[in-house]
Amino acid sequence: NQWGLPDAELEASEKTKLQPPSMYKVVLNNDDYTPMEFVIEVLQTFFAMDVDKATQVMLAVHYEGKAVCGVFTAEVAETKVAQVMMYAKEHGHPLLCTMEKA
Ligand code: TYC
Repeated sequence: NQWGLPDAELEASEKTKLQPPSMYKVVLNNDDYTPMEFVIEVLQTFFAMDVDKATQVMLAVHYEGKAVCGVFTAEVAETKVAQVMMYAKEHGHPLLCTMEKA
């Protein structure tokens, strides 16, 4: 099993909530107004992407409507969404960042 425990101990481990955390995709959504360069900056700043990776993800959003920026625990995903939305608002761009269960 996933815990490396004898099967006899499995029920007890699950009762004590030894469960992996739920994971959430953080998604960037396309719009017609946010500059491409700004989206690249966001991906580098908040998702630790280099400029080539950030450009690839930005273009995936632009041509496909949305793309996943990363997969995180709930608390980290919520923080990323809030940081991106605040940064976009501060700069007057309508960029939309959302999260969904992975
Ligand atoms: N579609 C935007 C443009 O043409 C660029 C863009 C890319 C906007 C990704 C948002 O999440 C986004 N300027």
